[in-house]
Amino acid sequence: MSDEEDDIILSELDDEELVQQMFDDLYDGLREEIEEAVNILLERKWTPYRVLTDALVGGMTVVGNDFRDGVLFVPEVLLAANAMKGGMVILKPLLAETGAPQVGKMVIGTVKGDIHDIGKNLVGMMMEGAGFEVVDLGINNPVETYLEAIETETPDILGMSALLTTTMPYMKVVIDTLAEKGIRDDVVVLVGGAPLNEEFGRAIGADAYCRDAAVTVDTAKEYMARKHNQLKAAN
Ligand code: B1M
Repeated sequence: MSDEEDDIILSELDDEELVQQMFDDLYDGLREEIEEAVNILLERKWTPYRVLTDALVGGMTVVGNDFRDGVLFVPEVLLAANAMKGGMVILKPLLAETGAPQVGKMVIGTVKGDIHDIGKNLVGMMMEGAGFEVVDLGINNPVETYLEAIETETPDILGMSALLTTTMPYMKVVIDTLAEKGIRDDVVVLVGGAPLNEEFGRAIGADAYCRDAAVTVDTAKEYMARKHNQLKAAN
């Protein structure tokens, strides 16, 4: 931490300055500062939803954009996501009480035979940062686990991750099983992982291949906007 940052007393900043400082602190991955600032805003009678959207999601959008543009790299994004988590831990129970609208819900897991989870975790954190509820199934998931989670969690989006050329074909097993069970159209299927590409995503019948966490957030938001427009048109 720089001397200048040492001198900043968060509680002495006005709301606008404090939010700007939170953007900087998220960017720098400063979890304790974020937790303190979240508590200050709550004491100033900000609603938990406003703290989430204006301060945390706003700050993570800056991080997400710089990650997408190659300005920030994985370690920095993980630190920022960790700082964001600190704020989320405080806000989560309050949000549940006040019934803040969720952007959408995602179930995500790494496929059977594959134990890589760093990328998946990053995607999950960025999605939470963007206001999605995320149910993380962890690693090495057989099709049955995905099916069960779709039934119990009724997510808008199913995310699958694979890092091995030997495990990526398993994504097709999951999608084909969803089709066999007649529930393929109940969820938007997004897939990602280093060895995948657009063509593979299309070939296995996914709705989209997501190159990275930022693209996943953008793609998920697009699908949710479409879903809301369809619901509006139907009513
Ligand atoms: Co593994 N491994 N590994 N490994 N490992 C790779 C993938 C490999 C490319 C390394 C290499 O040989 N150059 C290679 C695969 C080769 C291939 O398939 N052709 C490989 C191998 C071979 C193996 C083992 C078989 C090694 C062995 O035991 N002989 C073994 C497999 C175990 C298994 O899974 N059954 C293995 C084990 C491991 C470790 C346990 C040591 C460790 C994993 C630790 C962990 O995840 N907790 C590991 C690691 C760290 C890697 C590398 C070095 C890094 C992966 C990573 O975390 N990247 C990797 C080499 C590489 O990729 N350069 C490698 C950072 C992460 C942020 O990026 O995961 O790509 P990534 O995620 C991105 C995007 O892909 C996307 O967004 C993320 C963020 O931007 N994304 C999604 C990912 N999932 C998404 C899901 C979505 C959307 C986007 O859903 C909607």
